Parts: sequence; structure tokens; C-alpha cells
Amino acid sequence: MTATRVDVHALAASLSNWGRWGADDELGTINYITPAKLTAAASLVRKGVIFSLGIPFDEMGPQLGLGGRTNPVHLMRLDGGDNAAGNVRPEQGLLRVTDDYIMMPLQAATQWDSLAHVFYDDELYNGVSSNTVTSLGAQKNGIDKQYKGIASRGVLLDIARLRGVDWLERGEVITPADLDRACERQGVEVTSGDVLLLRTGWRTKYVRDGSRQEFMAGEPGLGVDSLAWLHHHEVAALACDNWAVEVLPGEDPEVRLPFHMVAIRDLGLTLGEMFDFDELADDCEADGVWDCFFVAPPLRVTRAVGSPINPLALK
Ligand code: UVW
Repeated sequence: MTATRVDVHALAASLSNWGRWGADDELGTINYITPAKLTAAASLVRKGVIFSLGIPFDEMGPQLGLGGRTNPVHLMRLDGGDNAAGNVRPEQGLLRVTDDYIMMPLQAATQWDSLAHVFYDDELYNGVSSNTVTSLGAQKNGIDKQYKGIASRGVLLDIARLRGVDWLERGEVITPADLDRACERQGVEVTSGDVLLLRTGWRTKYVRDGSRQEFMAGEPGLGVDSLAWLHHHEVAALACDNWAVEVLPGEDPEVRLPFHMVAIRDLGLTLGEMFDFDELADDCEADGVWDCFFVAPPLRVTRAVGSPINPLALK
């Protein structure tokens, strides 16, 4: 990849959705999902099959501990042995119970990034001061504000299949022309309010080689030119099978995560990461149907800036 200069402020000026849905809006592009859109999306369940697009939440996850991000730790509070050892309250009678905990960064595995997750120049989406994110969490733009979603028509674009490979390589940029070509190959259109599901094959590679180091050392992904494409197509949310949506190393070595900055802060676009599209993609290739009813509500964690999810594609 040849390095190009990325001007975040210029991109923001041409793509900003600030004020589009009102001065107090905290949902961003999720607003594209109208009642009519949702009704039409529900009618895409035709053969009665459900695909989970989430990866397992366990100690085998891809995190290396970088920046404090670890894999989930699941602990039993009450197990069969405790019951056998007599850890049973008298009023339980015959009843025996198991209980557990999970400890994890909310960004450890399949997740949504809220509109409070990334910012620059001291402002979040819609001009909200970054001071509103305190040790108590995000007063504005948190993932809890999306608790009634995210559900819409999902469209899978399989860029790995488009390129005829199992996966794209680290640093390989996905361009607007790729998105158009994938639509053309698959005979599908991306329309206002869709959730775009983008398969690079990076998860496939991780499942195949099992190397966290390889997975986290960079990734194929979207370049900043695709921001205008997403804006023009009025995409409601974007989910990828890599860990940061955008290409890494990035297009401009001087600017870290420019796609994140403009997508989240300026477009108000909720980003999903570490999805697994492999089973869905095989099914879509087999039946030629690349859209689905997509349902992925975040956990309603008050003031959180992200949420683990188990997204579902219903066909
Ligand atoms: C950052 O950590 C900035 O982004 P993400 O959680 O989306 O990978």
C-alpha cells in the first residue's frame, strides 16, 4: 500500500451528520432505520434459518492484553462441587443452583462501538463535549442509548470472495470500487437504513491459524475513501470480521485510526467489530440471497461506550 495523506478535518467537513437529526440526537445513522425499513427487514425471514455472527466469549479470544484489552474471564460462583459439599440453603429443599460471573473489557470480542468511543478536538458526535465522558461513563452518546436497536436489513458484502481469496492480507485496502463490484457480483443493493456486513476473511484466517499475534498485528479493511460511499448509501451501522473495521497499517502513517474518528464522531456511524460471517457467507453464496433480517441489540449497560453482542442474521 502506498501512503496517502489523510485530512481528517476535510473529511469531517464534507461528511458531517451533526444536527441532521436534531441538536440533541445521540443515535446518529441508526436514525436511518425507519418503521417502514424495519417492517420490510422483518419480511426477509424466508426460510427460517438463524445465523449467529458472534464469536465465543471465552479465554480463547483474540486479545493479547494490548492497551489493557484481555479476553473474557468466566468464573463459577456456585458449581456442582459446592452443592455436593453442602453449600445449599435449607429453604432450597430439592433445588440445586449454579451461578457465575464474567469479567471482560466490553471491547474484548464481538461488539458495538458507541458514539462516545472515539473523538478528537475535544468533541464527540453532534458536538458533545468530551468532558461528558467521566469516570461514571458516557453521559451522552453511550451504547445504552441504542438499547432499542440495532435491527434492520443486513446486507453482506463478501470482499474475500470478490477477490477470489480465503482472506485479504494485512494492509489491503477495501475501496468504494470494491464495494460497488461486490454489490454487482452478488446482485444486491445497499439502501438507506441497511446494516452493512463486510467480510474480509480476517476472522477465517484466525480460525484457521489460531494466531492472536497475526490477527492483531494489522488487518485488511476499509480505507477512508469508503466513508463517502457509506454516507451516500445512508448505511445505518457497519460491522466487520476484523478488529478495527479499517485497514491497518493505516493509509497515512501520521494519522492513527482516521476512519474511526470520522465514522464515529462526524457521521455518527456505529461500528461493529470481530464478527464472524463465515457460515452466513457460505449460505448466501449457495442460495444467492445476500440480505437478511439483522438483529443485534447492545447490552443496556448504563453509560457504557461499547457493548458485547451476539448478532443474529435471520433468513
Ligand atoms: C479503538 O480502540 C480506538 O477502537 P476499537 O475498540 O474500535 O478497536
